Amino acid sequence: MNNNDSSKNGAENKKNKQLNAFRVNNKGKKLTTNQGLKVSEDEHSLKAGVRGPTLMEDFHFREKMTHFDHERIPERIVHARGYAAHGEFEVYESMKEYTKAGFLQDPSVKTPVFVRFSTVAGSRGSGDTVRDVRGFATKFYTEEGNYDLVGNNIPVFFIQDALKFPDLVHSFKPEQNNEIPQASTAHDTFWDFIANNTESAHMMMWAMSDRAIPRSYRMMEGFGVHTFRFVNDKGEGRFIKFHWKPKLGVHSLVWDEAQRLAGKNPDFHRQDLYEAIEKGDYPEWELGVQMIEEKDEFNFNFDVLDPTKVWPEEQVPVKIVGKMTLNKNPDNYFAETEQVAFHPGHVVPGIDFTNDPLLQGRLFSYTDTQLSRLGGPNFHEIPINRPVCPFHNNQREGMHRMTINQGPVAYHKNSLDNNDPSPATEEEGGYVHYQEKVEGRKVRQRSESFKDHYSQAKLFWNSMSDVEKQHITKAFRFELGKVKSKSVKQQVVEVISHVDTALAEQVAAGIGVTAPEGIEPSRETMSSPALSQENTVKAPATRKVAILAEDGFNGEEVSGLQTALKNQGITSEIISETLTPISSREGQELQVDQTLLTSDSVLYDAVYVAGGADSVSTLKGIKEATTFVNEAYSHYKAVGASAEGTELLAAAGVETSSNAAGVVILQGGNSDEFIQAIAQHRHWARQV
Ligand code: HDE
Repeated sequence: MNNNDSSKNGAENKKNKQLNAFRVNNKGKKLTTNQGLKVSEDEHSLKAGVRGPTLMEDFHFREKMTHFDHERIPERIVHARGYAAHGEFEVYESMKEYTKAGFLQDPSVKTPVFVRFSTVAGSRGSGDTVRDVRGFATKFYTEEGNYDLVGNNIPVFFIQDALKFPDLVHSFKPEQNNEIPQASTAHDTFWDFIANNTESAHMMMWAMSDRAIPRSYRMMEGFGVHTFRFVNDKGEGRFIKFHWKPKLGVHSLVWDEAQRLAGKNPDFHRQDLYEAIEKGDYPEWELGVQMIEEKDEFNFNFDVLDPTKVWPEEQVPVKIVGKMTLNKNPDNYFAETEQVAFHPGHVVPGIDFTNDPLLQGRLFSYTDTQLSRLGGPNFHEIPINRPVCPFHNNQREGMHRMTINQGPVAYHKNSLDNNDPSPATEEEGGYVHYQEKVEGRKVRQRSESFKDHYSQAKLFWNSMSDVEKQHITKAFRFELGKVKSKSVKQQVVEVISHVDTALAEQVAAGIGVTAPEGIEPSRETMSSPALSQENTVKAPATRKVAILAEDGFNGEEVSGLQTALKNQGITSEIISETLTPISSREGQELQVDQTLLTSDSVLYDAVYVAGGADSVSTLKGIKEATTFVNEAYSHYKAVGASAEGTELLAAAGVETSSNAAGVVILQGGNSDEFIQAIAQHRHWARQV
């Protein structure tokens, strides 16, 4: 199904209907200028004679070129590279007891959403699979106005106070003297920041973990990070944290694969999302909330206002409250994905802020940044940013104003217009800020309760499986191995020593500095199993399998496998040396999807070597085929083959004994075990 046909998916959705008014289709239309004048010629500028100079009078040339000259806008200062999709959200049961937010009351209501995923550090043209935090920003187009949940795929942040954000960002962006490196934290200034701002210790552990190299946007969790507040219709408030839980589970790439992908397909994540939606494999997330009663604010060993802390799910359970489905790709990247403007301050009645000092600063930054990025104060009028409910106020004029406000009155209070538009009472839906009592002296200080930088870094470490711990250790060795300053490396190892001595020793050994002695690591012994990806959902749906085959392949076996995979929602592609259709040994032709030149094992979740003696022997003679299988194996992916295909596996250095993890030799065409192996995602028991 092509979901870009707006008459199909989401046609009933109010946002989609609103956008219809702005969608343009050129089919069967004549070429015109922006003034609507039909153009008779679009190849040659107007000249004085065929070899003469171009004339100033050529309004068509001037208009076309001027528009082109101004096609770019500044990219986002952070989260520049992103990709988005439309969808809808539904609540499972009324949340009335906790919040009066309209979109969280009625399970029969579907609220339109637009979600943008992003990397943080890289510029707009950088690779998708770099080691980085991923943005996960959701705009809910509710009947009470737009609500933006502007989160990340990691539940904590580097810093505790917004004043430090420009410093943090300057440290991880390319270094200012030479603009190197692009989209990477593996350089001196970032690690210098980490070493000298130890509140980052917890986030540092997450950033070095597999969470920072997701397999797909569809397989990431999302987190609101800050503590927000739910307020119900009785005016009662509760502290809350938001979670998005992907139905497909949380899965990651391996580091070597992530790096190769950055070259083989820098668009890997956006293409994955786009194709899944085009195919009808709509990604889904469940919305969860953790809630802490106000009376319990001080009953935890972390401060609920500290954005460098999680609320362990085992301590504060996540209540699953609804589901989001992404079911439509944007029609136009620039108009929608690039121009969408999120802001954590876009709230609806029933959702309020807390005094988290990071959140408080964000409430300023997001509107401010759109002024230069989107060129003025009217960016709310851009179609993707418009609420689906009416909006009226006395704000006027400014760059690119589209609304035509009628009448002479543009002020409050007035008598000439009957005092319209007039403020709404709380009962009429007017937003009333939660009446939190605040008092204090004006100080530039951090609360004592924010000063424990290491306990939760240790909690995270304690929660990791052995394999995840190895990955973190290697990630530190990689990142710090790229740092030139020995002093910075040494300082970072000291920070790590405050988390875990053994980790610090292993990192130190890998980067040529001495493991510090006498630093006492955090004594935290708690772990949170929910933080380990080992405990995630493991299912085969939407995985991608490469089937290597050449002339003479076993046709019956391949078509049987293709059907079995399809029945499990797995996509398979036939890969061969050329795009010329291949013939099975039974004499039937099969279309080839990719060649061994255009594809690569890193683009797939698993590989299968088709049977058929001629096919296997041809593949054995092609270097790219053995490399393909070898890489899939060394990236711990499921590897399958027919009995004949095992010859290629052996040539590729794959262990084929019956107990080799995730290596499946299909017996009698039964693919169940292979599908199980694909569902496992990775086979860490393999020694490579
Ligand atoms: Fe952002 N952030 N941020 N951020 N952020 C932006 O807004 C900022 C923070 C997040 O897809 C900018 O429109 C400050 C935390 C996402 O369009 C900017 C601070 C979290 C996106 C900005 C933070 C986020 C942004 C850049 C510290 C997770 C992309 C362009 C006080 C909860 C949204 C823009 C999209 C984007 C400022 C910290 C998430 C400059 C000052 C914590 C997902 O306004």
